[in-house]
Amino acid sequence: MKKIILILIGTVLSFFAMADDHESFRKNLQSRNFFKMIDLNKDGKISYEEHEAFVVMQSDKARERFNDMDSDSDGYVTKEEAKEARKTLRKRMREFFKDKDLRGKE
Ligand SMILES: [Ca+2]
Ligand SMILES: [Ca+2]
Repeated sequence: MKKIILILIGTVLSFFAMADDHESFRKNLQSRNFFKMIDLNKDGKISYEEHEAFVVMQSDKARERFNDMDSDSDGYVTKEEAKEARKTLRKRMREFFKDKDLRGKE
């Protein structure tokens, strides 16, 4: 269960990290259009390479998020580090969603 929570925190943090990096990603996240996020060449289809690039990007971001959570870099996330990560996530979510209405948009 703890593992699932940590993975979930990492995944959510990854989305926010990508949102910080890419304005188009942010717009697509706001519109919940994951297809457009993955369709990098915008030809209306997702190729295997685009899918793979997305998976690799997720993996790289997951590693970055894990490293962010592992504040003493010992290779493990302790309860205290996870607690700090949750605090950071809540803060970032509040900042990200502040003044944004993500409901009902295409
Ligand atoms: Ca494509
Ligand atoms: Ca640690």
